[in-house]
Amino acid sequence: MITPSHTHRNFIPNTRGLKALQEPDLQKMAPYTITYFAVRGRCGALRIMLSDLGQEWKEIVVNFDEWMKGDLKKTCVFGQLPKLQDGDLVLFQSNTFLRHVGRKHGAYGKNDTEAALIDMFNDGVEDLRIKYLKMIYQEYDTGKDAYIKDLPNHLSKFEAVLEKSSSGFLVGGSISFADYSLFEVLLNHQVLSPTCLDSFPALNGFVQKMSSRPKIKAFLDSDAYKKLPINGNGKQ
Ligand code: 6SG
Repeated sequence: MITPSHTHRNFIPNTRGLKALQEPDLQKMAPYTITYFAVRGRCGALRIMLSDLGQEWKEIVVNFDEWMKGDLKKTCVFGQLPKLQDGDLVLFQSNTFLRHVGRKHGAYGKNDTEAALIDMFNDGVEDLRIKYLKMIYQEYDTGKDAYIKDLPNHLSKFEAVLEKSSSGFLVGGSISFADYSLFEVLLNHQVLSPTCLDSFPALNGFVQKMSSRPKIKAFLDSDAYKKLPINGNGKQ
């Protein structure tokens, strides 16, 4: 079953009355639709980003049985989820979503130089994310300890970048999609190893600062976020 979708109203109190919840308005208010399994997974950073940017979105939650039937899979460009719809535009690949939303809402730097650096840092986060997912899905029992032991070698690279940043963001003077991606990966790592940022003051400060942005804080405090497991196999 594909469970009925719901819309994140971005926690803005509904002052327009019930009419605002009716379908035609909903369409206007929620141009984005995320289709994915009931996990944070590869949409964690996107959801945090949309929240922070004040964007609303709809979720279509796909369960395993439905996915295994293969009908939806056949329609996915790479045979995988997540999928992001923005009006008529249908996208796959989670980092493409971050770039698309970043481009549309001013979170992709102020010029080509900044955009290139943002791409670079996001690719660096992606490398860490892939290592993390490999450990989670393929070698949690045998590889978790070694992964945690090696983690400072990866975190120190981002620490060095943020240490030098006067804005507190990875690139330039304002937030970009790479910041949301790094932030979300760090949150997941703090669940894996609660002390992993203790020797990284800049990363710790970054996580504090990102967590206390009002719209991010509201989202992280919401059931919509809290009820979803980080990963699809229950490991974290
Ligand atoms: C899995 O790998 O959730 N997509 C995944 N799996 C299903 O048939 N490069 C792209 C991107 O960045 C990677 C996409 C990604 O967007 S994400 C996918 O589509 C397939 O390949 C991680 C995730 N896993 C949970 C999950 C649901 C169904 C299969 C995997 C729940 C867990 C195991 C079974 C049911 Fe499960």
